[in-house]
Amino acid sequence: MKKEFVTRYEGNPILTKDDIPYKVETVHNAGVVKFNGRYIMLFRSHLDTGRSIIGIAESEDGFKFQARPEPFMVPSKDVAFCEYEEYGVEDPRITTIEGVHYITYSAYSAHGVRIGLAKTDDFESVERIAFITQADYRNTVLFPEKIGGKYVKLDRPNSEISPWSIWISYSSDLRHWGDSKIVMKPVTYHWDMMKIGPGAPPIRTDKGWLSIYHGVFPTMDGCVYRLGVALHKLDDPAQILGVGNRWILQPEDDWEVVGYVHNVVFTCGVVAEEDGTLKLYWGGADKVMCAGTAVIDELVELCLTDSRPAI
Ligand code: BMA
Repeated sequence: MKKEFVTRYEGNPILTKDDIPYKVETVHNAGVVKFNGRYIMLFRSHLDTGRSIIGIAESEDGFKFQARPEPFMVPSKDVAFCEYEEYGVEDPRITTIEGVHYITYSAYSAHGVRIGLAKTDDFESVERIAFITQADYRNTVLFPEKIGGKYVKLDRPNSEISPWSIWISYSSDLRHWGDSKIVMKPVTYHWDMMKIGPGAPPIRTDKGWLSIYHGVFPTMDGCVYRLGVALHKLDDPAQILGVGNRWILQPEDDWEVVGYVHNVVFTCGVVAEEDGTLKLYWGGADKVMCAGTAVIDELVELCLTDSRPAI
C-alpha cells in the first residue's frame, strides 16, 4: 500500500505573513494558476480586524513566491457588490477557461456568506461579474472547460438537516446556474464524516476529472481538516467514478497542527504539470501557505481501486 500520496516541499511553509509588504495576520487558502510560464498565487489574509482580503504573489518555480506590494482584492465599494462583501473576501479559487482567469471567492456580510465570481486577463486588474450563489455557500470551483456546451461548477451548500455535501450545477453564461444535483456525501465514521467541500478546481486526466476536496472529522479536541480525491466522468461530471477511501494529506507539520485554527490543511489550488505530477497548495492551520507534489496517476488509481461510496 502506498505510504504517502503528497510529498511536502522541503521549504514549507512557502509564504507567511512575514513575507507580505503590508500588515496581515495570516497567509492561507490560496488559489494558484500558471500564467505566461509563471505561477500566480491569490492568497487570503486575515487583517487585525479579523476580516479577510486577497493578496497576490508570483513565482518562477511554483515554490518560492514573491508577494506584490498591494492586495489584489479587497471588499468592493461598488454598489452592486459592497453590501455582500462588507465583512471580507476569502478563499479564492482560479480556473482558466478559454484564456480568461475566473476567480470564485467567498463574500462575507451581515447576510451570510455567498460566492462571488470575478475575472482577469492579466492579473493586473480584476473585474467582478456576479454573485453566483445566494447565502449560505462558501466553497465553489469551476471546471476548466465547458462540458456538453455548459459551464459546470461544484459547490457545497451548508445545511442544518442533511450532511454538508458536494453538488454540481450548470450554466450557459456563468451567471445563472441550475439543474443542480448532489454528487457526493460524507461517509459515517470516516475521515470526512462531518462535512466535505470542493477544494481545488478539477483537473483533466485521461480517466476523468480529478477533484481534490476537503473533509472534516469532529474530535473531542475540535475538527480536523484533511484532503481527499474524487474522480468525475469526463463527459458527465455528475457521475463519480470513484472517491478515494483514504485521505491524501492530513495536518502533520507543526504549522499545520498549530496556528490560527489548529489541525487544518485546506486547499484552493492545484497546478497540473506536463510531466504527470501536480503541485498542490494548501493553507496550514489557517495561517501559512504550504506546497507539495503528487503523481496524478497515483491519485486517479486511489479513486478507482480503493474507493468509498460517493453517495
Ligand atoms: C472552513 C473555511 C476555511 C477554513 C476552514 C478551517 O469552514 O472557513 O476558510 O480554512 O474552515 O478553519
